[in-house]
Formats: sequence, C-alpha cells, structure tokens
Amino acid sequence: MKLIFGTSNRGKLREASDILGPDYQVVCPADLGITEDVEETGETLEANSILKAEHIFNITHSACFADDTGLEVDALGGAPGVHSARYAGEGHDFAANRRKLLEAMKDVPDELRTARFRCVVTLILEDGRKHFFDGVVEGRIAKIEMGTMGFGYDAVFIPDEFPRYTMAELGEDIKNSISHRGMSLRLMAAWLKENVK
Ligand code: ITT
Repeated sequence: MKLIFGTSNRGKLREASDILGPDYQVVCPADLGITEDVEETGETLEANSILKAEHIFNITHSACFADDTGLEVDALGGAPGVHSARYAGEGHDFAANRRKLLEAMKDVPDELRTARFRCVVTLILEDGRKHFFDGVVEGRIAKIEMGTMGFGYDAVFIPDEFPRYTMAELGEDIKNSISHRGMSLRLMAAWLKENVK
C-alpha cells in the first residue's frame, strides 16, 4: 500500500519506512514535487497532526498520514511540548534546541529529570475519514549530549528501558522498537491490516 507521509523531516521518513516495513511504500511530499509547507498553528499535538495530514490530503486526495511529536519535560511544566520544533527559535535548529534544553535543566537533580516523547499520528484514507494513533516513550533528560544517531532531541533523551544510553546512542533499530513513533505507527499498521483490504 502506498502512503504519503506529510513530513519534511527526513529522519522521521526513514524511521516510518523501517517501522512500517515492506508492505508499505512510504513517500514524502518532496518526493512528489509538493513543496508548500503548512504552518503548525495548533495548540495541541493532535491539532497540528491533523493540520499536516489535511494539508497533504487536500493536495493529493490520496491515503496519507502525518505525525506531530513533542518532548514533555516535567521539570519545565511540560515544555517544550507542542513547541518542540521551535523551542530555541523559528529555525527548527536541532542543536540549538538541545542546548537550550540542557541549559534550562542544568540545576535540576536526577530524580526530577523525567520526560517523555509523545507522538500523535493522523491517518486520512481516500474516503477522507481521519483515524488517530498515539505513541509515548517515557525517559529522562541527560546532563550532556551523548550519541550521534537519530535526530532532534535524541542525544539528550534517555529512555527508561535502556537507562544507560540516549536514543542517539541506541541507534535506529532499538529506537524504533521502543519509541513514540514506533508505537503509533505499529498501531496504525495493525489498524490498516484489520480494516483496509
Ligand atoms: P514535520 O513537522 O515536517 O514532520 P518536524 O521536525 O517539524 O517535522 P515535529 O513538529 O513533529 O516535526 O517535531 C517537533 C520537534 O521534536 C522537532 O524539533 C523534532 O526534531 C523533534 N522530534 C520529533 N520526533 C523526534 C524523535 O523521534 N526524536 C527526537 N526528536 C524528535
């Protein structure tokens, strides 16, 4: 089955292809020559996930999905949350975002460094109906950056299942097996198998 993933983030695209496996051909808007971006003006992950999926559906009228992901840090009252991409400014600068986060967390003791990635996927099928799939992975914020794999906040996020490593040290296969995106996209794939013949 061909699915358009409404993202401009190549890291997400690679992960989605691996997670969904050979039964799905995952393409992104850029591969189809679609260059218009959508403004993420929603106040929630779900709202932005819908905006991104609808944007692609309105152009293509084909089966598509989008994800909006946020890092919720308890010691920061849930920030950066829905603003994770623009935490350090408009540039979507992953390194600047990580630096700002580590600075904000510099005096926070170990036991209060809990955090989670939350991912909301919106799937829109050709009939225009929407379906939602949520994924979450619990962990904590590292004191320094560690690892070079992955993207975004991976180098500062230590998942509870592997408490000695950041996501960026664990690598893509392990990340996908435990991650927020792995969870939501596996739920989506299971739903598609059951409901779309
Ligand atoms: P699209 O909207 O085009 O999909 P984006 O990178 O802007 O790409 P989000 O708004 O969903 O995607 O992401 C919010 C931020 O969270 C952004 O800075 C991401 O790099 C970061 N992020 C998302 N998923 C992540 C992951 O699996 N690991 C680490 N950081 C992640």
